[in-house]
Amino acid sequence: MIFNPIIPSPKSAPVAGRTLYVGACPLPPVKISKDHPRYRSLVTRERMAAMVEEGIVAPTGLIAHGRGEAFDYLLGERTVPEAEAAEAAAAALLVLAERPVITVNGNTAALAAKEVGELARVVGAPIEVNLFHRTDQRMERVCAFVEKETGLKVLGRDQDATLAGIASDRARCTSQGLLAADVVLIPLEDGDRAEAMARAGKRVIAIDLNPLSRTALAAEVTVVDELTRAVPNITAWAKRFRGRPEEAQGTLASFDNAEGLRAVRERICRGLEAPLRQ
Ligand code: PTJ
Repeated sequence: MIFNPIIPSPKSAPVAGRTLYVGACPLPPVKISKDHPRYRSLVTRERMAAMVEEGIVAPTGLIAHGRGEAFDYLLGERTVPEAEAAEAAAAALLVLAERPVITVNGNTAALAAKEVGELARVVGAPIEVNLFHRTDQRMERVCAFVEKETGLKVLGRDQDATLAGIASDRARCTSQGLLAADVVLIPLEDGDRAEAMARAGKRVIAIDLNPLSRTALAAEVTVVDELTRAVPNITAWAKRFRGRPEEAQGTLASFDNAEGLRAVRERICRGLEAPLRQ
């Protein structure tokens, strides 16, 4: 018996011991025309949904993606100047770091594994897979997927350490990677872990389209930009700063995260009011 919890029908009511949940909506693939004004967004949604089927993205990762889309919409779906400044500062921190680490979860893997691999190579940072919804099977799947996409060996399968201050499974990390890192890049991270990393003395770089999130507020550098734009931009800045430590230090010294976040929030408010003024 197949039970659909979203659209229950008398025929598919759960029966004790015999009911199997097979997913809410097994729809056929849609065709999206290239001239559709929201082509990119629609294709990305389809990809994310397919990645849920593959076990790479958690089902709730789709909700997180939708939240990100909403903020991106409000920012005009472009890299705003405050994000560009944060991307430069992020690259500077990574280039100046002694032990940088880049963490990857299911959403990041699905959206930008190759781009993260390129950044990891440029700044010499290991990638560590860290999952919010963790099972051994999903960890293996995401690690294998990122390794295939990047050609790099990743950390995460053998989590032998914990981050202080988190009670759940989400405290798990590796002693070689995250625990020993001085600088961590955490794309699309949850607030508890971001705060725990900051408390542990890590210099935290977040990529998060929500300028109000606890992650955005906990980070030393917060990149309020869509992941697939942010990562290549950080890589481009990192290539520039390699071999130019003074320039990287200058960029970092003149960066003000609180001011950047304030300016982004103001930009969102202005954007919301603009159509009303016309
Ligand atoms: O794969 P798992 O199990 O590790 O789970 C990953 C998710 C993302 C589900 C998990 O970490 C989570 O629940 O995250 P949060 O707390 O919802 O935070 C995700 C943040 O990323 C939100 O503030 C979103 O606005 C933001 N976000 C979502 N998509 C993007 C994004 N920021 C930048 N680019 C995006 N594409």
